[in-house]
Amino acid sequence: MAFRLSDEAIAEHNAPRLAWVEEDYAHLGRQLARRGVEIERLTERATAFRVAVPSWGVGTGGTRFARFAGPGEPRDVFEKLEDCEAILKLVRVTPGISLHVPWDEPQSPAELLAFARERGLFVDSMNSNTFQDQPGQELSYKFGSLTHTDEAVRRQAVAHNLHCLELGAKLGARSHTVWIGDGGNFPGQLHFRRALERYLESLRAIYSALPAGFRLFIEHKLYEPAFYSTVLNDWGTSYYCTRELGERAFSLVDLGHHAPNTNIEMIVARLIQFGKLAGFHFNDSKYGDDDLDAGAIKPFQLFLVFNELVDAELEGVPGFDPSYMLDQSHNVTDPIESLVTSAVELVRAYVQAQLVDRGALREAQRRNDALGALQALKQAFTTDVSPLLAMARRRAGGAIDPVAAYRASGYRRSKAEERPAGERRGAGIV
Ligand code: LRH
Ligand code: MN
Repeated sequence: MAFRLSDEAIAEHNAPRLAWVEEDYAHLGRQLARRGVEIERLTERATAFRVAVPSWGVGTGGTRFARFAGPGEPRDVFEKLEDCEAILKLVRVTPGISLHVPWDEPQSPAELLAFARERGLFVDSMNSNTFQDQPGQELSYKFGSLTHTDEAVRRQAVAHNLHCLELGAKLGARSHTVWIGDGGNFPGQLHFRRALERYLESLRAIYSALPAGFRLFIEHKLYEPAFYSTVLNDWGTSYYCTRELGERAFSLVDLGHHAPNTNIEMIVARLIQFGKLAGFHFNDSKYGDDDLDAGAIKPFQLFLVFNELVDAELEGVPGFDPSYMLDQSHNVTDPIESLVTSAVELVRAYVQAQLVDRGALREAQRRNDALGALQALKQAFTTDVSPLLAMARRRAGGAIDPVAAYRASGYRRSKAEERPAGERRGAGIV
């Protein structure tokens, strides 16, 4: 029998921690009450928060130089979902899973769906892959896929996306995410305008095949794997394309896909205002698309992104329905510990953004009181909401201290026994 994290084990781990969480929660409640904030309202918001886990994030990631596999690596999509269930048990805000095709291609979609449902999981977004050549593939994507100069290659790439849409519909997914690495490494290699026209032509074919209720997410990226020009390189080009495609096309913001020091929270505000924000691939980075743990490097930027999202949520911006997903590569940590911690950091940024005194902020903006405005944000960002986050997890049946509970559970040790090293069944960057 495969080892599974139990609610009882988590409750047992919580027991000696209950007293101090209650005490710290009550203290925070009094602090917030002085600010006219009702802590229970925020705890409800924290409990209701949702972020999807990437199936490709539960195995150890690597770089072009090397990948150092850890113990108990998931060997196929079913074992990836086992690990996603463990994450859900610990933090209770991650029932949604993003799948990647063909890395997660199931023999039986019905069997995979039943396996997921039995573990409280559902398929959120599907991700196509025309940035690698698969065994037996007829035409190579070396020089591009949806924007390749050869119409036959574009047709092959579109066909793959249509297959993903069909599979996604069978798995109950709600959106289809398209990221392509198409671009050039040298000046002159690509005709910039023609390449974008080919991109749109291919996307129109995919858009026209969207199953009912599906949204299409297109993901821009500044560079990598192309190192001179990328066809869908920035949010502006993405926005233009979503307008061209139609009302079910939206721009997905992967935090790592921008030049260093880009004001990403402002891009978020723009896409919200233009009604074209798909949602996010949350992660963090110091230099390039490092895919590090969300909130690990630039927690204030993450807070400022959520400040824009909560501002729109509280204002009731029409059509505002962003999809939150993690997209990370865990090269030196236990992927489950990183994903659990990243989920906690997202809820933290969301709750802190709920703490912003928007009346004071508006007033400071009206009176051009720059420091007053910053202070309104910093007061929220510097509020330690950890007791509230722990209480929300505990009330939902999760762990007060998720990483400690995970380590005490022996989950990884059990998986190392169940999943002999080196017996990989699936492909992919994990
Ligand atoms: C590209 C990307 C994309 C995924 C891949 C795993 O950098 O962010 O979202 O398909 O990572
Ligand atoms: Mn991404």
